[in-house]
Amino acid sequence: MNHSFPTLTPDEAASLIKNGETIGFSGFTPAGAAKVVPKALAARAKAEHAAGRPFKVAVVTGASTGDSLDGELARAEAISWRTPYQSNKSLRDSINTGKTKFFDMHLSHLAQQVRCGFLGQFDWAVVEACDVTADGQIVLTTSVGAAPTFLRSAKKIIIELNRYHSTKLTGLHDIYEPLDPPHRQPIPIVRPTDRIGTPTVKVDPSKIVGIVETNAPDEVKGFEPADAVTDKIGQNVAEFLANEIAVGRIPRKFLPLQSGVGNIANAVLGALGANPDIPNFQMFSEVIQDSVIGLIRSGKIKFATGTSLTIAKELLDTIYQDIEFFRPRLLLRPQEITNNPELVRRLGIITINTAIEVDVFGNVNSTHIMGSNLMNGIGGSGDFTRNAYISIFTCPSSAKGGKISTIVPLVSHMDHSEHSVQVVITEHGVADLRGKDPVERAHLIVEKCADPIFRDQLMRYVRATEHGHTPQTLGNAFLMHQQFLKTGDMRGVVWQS
Ligand code: 0RQ
Repeated sequence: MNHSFPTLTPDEAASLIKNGETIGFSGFTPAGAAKVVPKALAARAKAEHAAGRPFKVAVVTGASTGDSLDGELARAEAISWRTPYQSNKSLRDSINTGKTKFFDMHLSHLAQQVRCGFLGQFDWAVVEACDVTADGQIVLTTSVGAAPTFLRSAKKIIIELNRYHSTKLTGLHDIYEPLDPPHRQPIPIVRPTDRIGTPTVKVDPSKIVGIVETNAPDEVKGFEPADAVTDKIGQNVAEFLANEIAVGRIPRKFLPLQSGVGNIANAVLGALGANPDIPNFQMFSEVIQDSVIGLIRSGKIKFATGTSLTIAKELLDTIYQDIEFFRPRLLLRPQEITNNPELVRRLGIITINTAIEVDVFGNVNSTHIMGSNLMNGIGGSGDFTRNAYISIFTCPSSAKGGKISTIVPLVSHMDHSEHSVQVVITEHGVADLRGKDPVERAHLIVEKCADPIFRDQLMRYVRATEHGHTPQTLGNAFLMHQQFLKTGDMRGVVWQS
């Protein structure tokens, strides 16, 4: 550590930021997210509002962040617009009540759109680092996300130098930014382990306005213990993949995996780890979460690359203690690279993501409840699904105590179309949609995946229209949703003729 930049308190740093400015904060999930400056900025916004002055900023990050960033700023009503992803309850409420404008983006698109000016001028980059040198070399912490692009694109930089993170993280990052069209070259990664960039982000040191010293762990929450439903979904995924290898549709050596975030994804990885017919494998994913670390230790996962290490504090401490073991097995890259369509297609990634609802024809909604209310955002699910070797969506067959069927006639919001979705898996079974027409898809999805309570109802919907390529009945397509909004229950819908 050998820098000579001014040291600022969080309040001093926040006082430099003006109403109406645009900030690129580090963070991809709570991992590596800026923590103390956004919190101080929220306090400042509250004070400005109390004095009758407007104060809102535009907030751009890699993906979701911790409560000190999205939660504090949303509760202070300090966010004018936000992109590309979030998962914070306070911010979600602010978005769904129209107080914050939110633009839901594919995460692989963000960096180029920032560089090319699609999101306007960035005034600030506020980025967490574990080391910074006087000549402007920055070692990021537990995520890369879009931080390198924010650092290069923003007019001014504030660094949160977080001593909680070990400087032993040096060497865990591979920073590479492609040139923009028409100068783009092929991204020279042909194996998940390939390194193509540098371990630090190099910036013009004259842009660094100050350093805020901190010592705080990432605000990563632990997982719910797997339950019978998530366990069964995990087993169904593992058995499906083992069979694909057995019949020769997946190479015997297997292919790299991408797995989404959350409890289901955790259970899926656990089941893959426990299945003896699944060979040892590599991950080419976005988020590296807790379950991956155990599987690296056991040898089941040989190597994992992603854009964030979203690991609970106690487990992260054990990685820092054992960093020499993990350094050759873990690699963090910009989200523009981890989620890059060119690479996902080239490497033949098997993708596993979670749906909120799936319709009988295989369209998937990952983002909205009953068509209107945003949950989190599309995240990387579109980047991976659209370009996968095999794209899988998982979800429990019902939600809210069985009153909602996650299999519906028509999704109330569409993120992934039938053209990209190949396999749907619930706790009841696997609908393999490859090579199937819409009628065959509908039968498979209802028979294999729907909750038995909803099967007759859904099958009556599918059989009601016998003409056309896709048996959709427009007048009935949202009847299950409409009934839920009126009565709180999707069961017992009477289709109109
Ligand atoms: O509600 O929170 O009140 O209990 O939605 O649902 O089943 O716990 O699933 O936490 O894994 O989240 C799609 C949102 C799933 C997530 C989504 C209710 C349900 C519960 C959460 P409660 P679960 P998860 C990138 C990976 C998009 C981004 C992405 C997501 C809550 O996975 O944000 O894929 N995905 N990123 O009760 C009403 C329905 C419902 C419903 C569920 N049909 N109607 N409520 N819920 N279905 C790639 C990487 O590599 C990381």
